[in-house]
Amino acid sequence: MKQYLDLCKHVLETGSQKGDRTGTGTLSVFGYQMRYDLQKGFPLMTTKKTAFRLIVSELLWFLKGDTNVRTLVEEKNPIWDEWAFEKWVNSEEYTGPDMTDFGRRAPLDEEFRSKYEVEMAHFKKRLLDDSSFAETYGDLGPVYGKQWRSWHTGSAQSEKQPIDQIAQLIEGLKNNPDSRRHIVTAWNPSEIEDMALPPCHALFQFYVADGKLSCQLYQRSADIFIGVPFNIASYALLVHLIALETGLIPGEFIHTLGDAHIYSNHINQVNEQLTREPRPLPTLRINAEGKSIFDLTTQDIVLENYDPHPKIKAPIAV
Ligand code: DHF
Ligand code: TMP
Repeated sequence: MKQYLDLCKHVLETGSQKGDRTGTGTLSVFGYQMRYDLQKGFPLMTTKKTAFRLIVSELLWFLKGDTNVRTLVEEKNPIWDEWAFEKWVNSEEYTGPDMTDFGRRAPLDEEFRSKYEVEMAHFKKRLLDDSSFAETYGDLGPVYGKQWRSWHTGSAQSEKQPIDQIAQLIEGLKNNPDSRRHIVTAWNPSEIEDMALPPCHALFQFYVADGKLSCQLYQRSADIFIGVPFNIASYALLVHLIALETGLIPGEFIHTLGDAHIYSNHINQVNEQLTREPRPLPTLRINAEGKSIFDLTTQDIVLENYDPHPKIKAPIAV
């Protein structure tokens, strides 16, 4: 994953110091592109251990059109917890201890952190135990799953069906592979304000040539240390799944970044990662056996020969 390490170096060397919504501060560049040839192995970080299981469960959750973190909590996938929790603690109904700015305070203040951990554990238990609570406070709004599988047309003729962009993508690739219109967008301006977080991986295009299927993603905002390793692996997996569904061979994943940033509290971690030598990439095995990609479970997707350097911990900016 030399491509990724080059990105890290480029931002450390040329990035501008820039404030951001979370108050953390970043080093940032605008506009960057990486290419991953999926025939050369599966692009999961080898210079730090990255939880592939979480990437699979998130992508299958998107593909099922789900936007409720309850499903992820059931699968012991914590990656969207903070954004649901934020909606809960800012609601009228919440009466527990003050959780203002929990993401920034928890790593700094030990006393606050233990209160936060108690509240978060309560919240997750209640999502599992109480369906009506989960329906309201587990839902992130019309995020990826909703836009991918049931984009609301907002048409005056209310009989107009929501648009299943993934089904249309697959049909288009099968029937008209040369088309230059194989696009899926999660960026729906009329619904941004209802989302827990506006889409970071905002728009992607598929492309077929020489029997190979490629995908380019436009990611408007990229947390290089935490988000980007997940995003690369997630889209690489998406290409493999769509290839399976359309009878094509995985080609390239092209990753185009808008605001590509390293948070100020990730600099040491990035430098640590840069001292490590990349190892051979793992390979992917999918046991689909006549299943549609919408019916796959996490057990159907297996990574082989993954031998990474150890995990590197870092706080996430909420
Ligand atoms: N906000 C920010 N500031 N950065 C993000 O990357 C981000 N990603 C989101 C939602 N909001 C975000 C969704 N994706 C983790 C990874 C991906 C993700 C959210 C969280 C994460 O916490 N990764 C950790 C630990 C994973 C584990 O438990 O092993 C990591 O070190 O990779
Ligand atoms: P923003 O909405 O202010 O841009 O904040 C979103 C942050 O989350 C930003 O640091 C980018 C990061 N992010 C990723 O890098 N990848 C992702 O998939 C998601 C959801 C977020």
